[in-house]
Amino acid sequence: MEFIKVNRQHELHIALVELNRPKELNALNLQLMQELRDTLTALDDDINVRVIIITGNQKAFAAGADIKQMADKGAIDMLKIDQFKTWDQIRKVQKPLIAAVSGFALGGGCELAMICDLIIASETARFGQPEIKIGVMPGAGGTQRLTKVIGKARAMEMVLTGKFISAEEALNYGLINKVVPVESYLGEALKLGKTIAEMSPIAVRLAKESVNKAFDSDLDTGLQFERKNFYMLFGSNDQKEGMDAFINKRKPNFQGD
Ligand code: DAK
Repeated sequence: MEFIKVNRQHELHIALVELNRPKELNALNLQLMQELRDTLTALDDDINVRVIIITGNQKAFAAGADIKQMADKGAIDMLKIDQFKTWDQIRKVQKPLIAAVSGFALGGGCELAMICDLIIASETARFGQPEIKIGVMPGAGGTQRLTKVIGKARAMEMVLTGKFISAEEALNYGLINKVVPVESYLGEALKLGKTIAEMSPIAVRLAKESVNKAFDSDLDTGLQFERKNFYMLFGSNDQKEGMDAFINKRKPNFQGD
C-alpha cells in the first residue's frame, strides 16, 4: 500500500487506518481510495478487529478528491471510472468506523468523515464542501448526508458558498461527536473505540445497521428493521453473557457469537 498505513492495536481489537499522502493534504486520488477500500473490507472480515479508526495527519484528514486527477475528465470518463463502486463498498463496512479528524476535511474528505459512524475532531479541524468553488458539487453523498444531519439552511450555505466550518461549529451543528485539543484527538478516538470494542460485536453490528436504517427509510420501515435485529440478538450467546454478567455483577466477556 502506498497511501494507506494500518496499525493494529491487537489487545484493544482496534485497527487504526491512516491516510498517507501528506504533501497533497491527503487528496483522495483513485489509488488511495482503492487502497482504502481494500484495507477496510479486509479489516471488516477480520474477526480480531472490532472497531476501525480512520485518520489523516494533524494538517489534513483529507482535502477532497484529487482535483488534478479529475480536472481533464469528461462525464463519460467519470462514468467509466465509476468511483461510486469504491465509495459504496466503503459505505457497506459493517464494523463501526470512527473518523479522527484534524485539519482539513473538505469535499470528499468531509464526505468520507460523514460515512464514518462517529467523528472525533481536533480543535483545528475544518469541515467544508467547497466543490462549488471549482465548478462542481458534492458527489459522494455530501448534499444528502450533510442536509440530513445539519439541516437544510446550514447545508445550503455550506454547499452553495463552499464556506468551511470550525470543529466547534460542527459540534454545535451535530455533525461530530466531540472536539478535543489537537494533541488528544487520536487518543480520544481510541478511547471511544475501546469502549465500543468491549461490547458484543454482534450487537454492535446490528445496532449500527439499525441506526443507519433510520437515515434512509421512513419510521415504520426503520422500526420493523430494528425489531428484527432486536429479536435476532436474543439468539446470540453474547446476549446471555451480557445479561448474566449484569445479574451476577461481573464484567461481561463478549465473544461475538
Ligand atoms: N486535490 C489535489 N491536490 C490538492 C488538493 C486536492 N483536493 N488539496 C490540496 N492539494 C495540493 C495542493 O495543490 C498543493 O500541492 P502543490 O501545489 O504543493 O503541488 C498541496 O496539496 C498543498 O496545498 P496548498 O498549498 O493549497 O495548501 P494551503 O494550506 O494553502 O491550502 C486548502 C489548503 C485545503 C485550503 C487548499 O489546498 C484547497 O482549497 N484545496 C482544495 C479543496 C477542495 O476544493 N476540495 C474539494 C475537491 S472536489 C466522487 C467522490 C468524491 C468527490 C467527487 C466524486 N465520486 C464517487 C464520483 C469529491 C470531490 C471533491 O472533493
